[in-house]
Amino acid sequence: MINPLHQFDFRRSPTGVIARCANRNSSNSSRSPYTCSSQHCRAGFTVIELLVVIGLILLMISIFAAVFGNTILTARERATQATILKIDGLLQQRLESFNRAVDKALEQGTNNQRYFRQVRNELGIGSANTNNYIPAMKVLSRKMLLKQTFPQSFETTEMPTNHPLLTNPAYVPANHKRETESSACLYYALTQAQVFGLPPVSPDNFSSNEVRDTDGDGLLEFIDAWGEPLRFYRWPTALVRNTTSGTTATLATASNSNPPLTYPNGTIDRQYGLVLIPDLPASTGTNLDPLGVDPDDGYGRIQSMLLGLGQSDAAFRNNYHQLDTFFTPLIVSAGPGKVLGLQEPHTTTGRLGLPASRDDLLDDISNFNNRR
Ligand SMILES: [Ca+2]
Ligand SMILES: [Ca+2]
Repeated sequence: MINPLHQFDFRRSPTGVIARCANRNSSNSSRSPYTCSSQHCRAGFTVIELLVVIGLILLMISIFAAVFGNTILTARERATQATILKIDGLLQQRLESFNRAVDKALEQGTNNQRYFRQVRNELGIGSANTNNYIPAMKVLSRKMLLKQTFPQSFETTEMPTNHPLLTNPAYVPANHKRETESSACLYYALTQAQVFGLPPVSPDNFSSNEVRDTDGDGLLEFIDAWGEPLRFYRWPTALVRNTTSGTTATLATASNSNPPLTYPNGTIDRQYGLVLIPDLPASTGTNLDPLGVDPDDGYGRIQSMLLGLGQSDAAFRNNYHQLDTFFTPLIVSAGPGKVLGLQEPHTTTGRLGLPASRDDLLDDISNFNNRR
């Protein structure tokens, strides 16, 4: 006879697990009071209960993983922003020093002829008479000096083969990866070069999380919090004038009576530039878009000079950038996705900041879009 009181006998084991026994037999009295015969007991939970519990655990794990993952991402983004802003601050100091010194030198005319000769050589107009274009030659001299002070790649149009970076005994060209070039150049310009009287900053200003030799070529470069080299674009004009590759442009003809209002290298397009530079000058709705003005050359003097000399703008684009186009120096991290979305600074057209993929561009961190 089964004792009805034993039909459902709930007991709690020392571990807290409830054992639910049915038809508990008195002959099992020698067993532990907390164990049941498999014949008669169904220990623990039903399958459905277990699935529910497992589901809840998985849900909690996924929630914690998402929260924790976002925390790491935000910390890395913040660290990258801090590094870029620090570099940008030092760069701006040097640009101000550069501008003061170059203004003075060009005003006094001390080195004008030497500068002019170099500029003429770069443009392939070495023997041309440029006396009628002194303002344009001064603008070009400024660009040439800026390029020499802040190169962005190891290309021969950017730096001479006897540049201290390239002749550094520690440099191992066989290990060199080109995506590190602009960052290595910027690190050199800030920490090892004098900029028109402004001394270099101490490398101690940067931690091992901000500076590394990622390609093992013996040259240090600035890195982001994902360990990827930052990129530096001195004149990212193709970022805003990107409807052509920058290689098929032709100058406005001499018969064009209003060349500053033409865009010989393609139309202005803000969609990519605004991702990296949210404060791009807005269109005024007039004929002349502010992005169609070179900050160094508000009057379009270079184009006028090239027209006057019957010169193509090809050499200008090869050595400098797109004619009559807004630019501002850009420091970029490829972001969490580690894909830049811009052509590299060392490529012929990419040094102008030509967009490659808007999707890859969206998570990039720049010296402008991290001020939100
Ligand atoms: Ca390196
Ligand atoms: Ca990216």
